[in-house]
Order: sequence, then C-alpha cells, then structure tokens
Amino acid sequence: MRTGLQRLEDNINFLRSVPLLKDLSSDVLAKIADALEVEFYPAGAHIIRQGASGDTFFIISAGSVKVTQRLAGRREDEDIRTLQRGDYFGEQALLKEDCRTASVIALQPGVECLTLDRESFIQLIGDLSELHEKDY
Ligand code: 6JR
Repeated sequence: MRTGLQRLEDNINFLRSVPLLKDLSSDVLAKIADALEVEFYPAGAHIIRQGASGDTFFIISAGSVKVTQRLAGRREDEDIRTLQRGDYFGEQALLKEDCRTASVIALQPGVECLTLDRESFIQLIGDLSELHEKDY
C-alpha cells in the first residue's frame, strides 16, 4: 500500500527537479510539499481562463498544456506556447493581484498539476527573483 508519507516523499523529489525551485532549502521544499494539492485535468480542460480572477499557482507534474491569449481587438485566441512537466504557470495573477493574462488548456488526458493557494505561494516562493524578472 502507498502511504501518505511516500506520496509526500515523491512530491519532494519531484519539486527538487523543478528548475524554478532549485535554490530552495529542503525545509522550504518540505513545506511546499505539505501545502500543495494534486489536480487532474482531462484533455481540452480550461485550467485557467483569461480574464478570470485567480488564487492558484500551478506546477505541471505530468502531461503538457497550451497557453493561449486573446489580444485586444482580436476575435480569436492565439497559441503562445506549450508548457510541460517541471514548468509552472499562474504566477502573474498572484504577483500582480490582477486577472489571468492568458488561458491555459490541458493538451491530453491525465494532465496533473501540483497547486498552491495564494497564501502558500506568497509565503514560500513569492520572493523568487525568476518570478519577478519574468516579462514573457
Ligand atoms: N504571457 C498564465 C505563459 C505567457 C505569456 C504574455 C502578457 C500579459 P496568470 O499564463 O499567469 O494566468 O503563468 O496571468 O496568472 O507569454 N503564461 N506564457 N502569460 N501574459 C500566466 C502565466 C502563463 C495565465 C503567460 C502571459 C502575457 C502580455 C501582454 C499582459 C500584456
């Protein structure tokens, strides 16, 4: 039987492999692993909708997603990029306390994300310079 402790260890090992988190101490990684939730999405699911308000940060642990954006005055969304295991998204609405800047859509069944709520994000990783320097 897989125990909660084993899952926690798996999550910490995965977090260690995420480039964004590479300089964090084991102590902080353990706190992140303790605070996160695991979410699954079917193919085509909107994980984030552009323009919505948002309180969640996402790290992809399996599968890939498509980021799309509707530019002002346009009638259609445009594909901006795809993200995969080890990548993250959803930081903009948390850092800038603004609406979601883009939509994020699951590209295949069984997309798995580790999520942090706003409070844990701000407390545990909100200070990372990579996030603040990001200007897409
Ligand atoms: N741009 C998430 C990934 C991009 C990207 C460009 C932009 C904004 P969120 O999509 O965080 O939710 O994590 O807003 O909470 O090229 N993402 N690639 N966002 N915004 C977002 C990011 C992720 C959606 C992107 C993103 C812009 C361009 C012009 C304002 C004005």
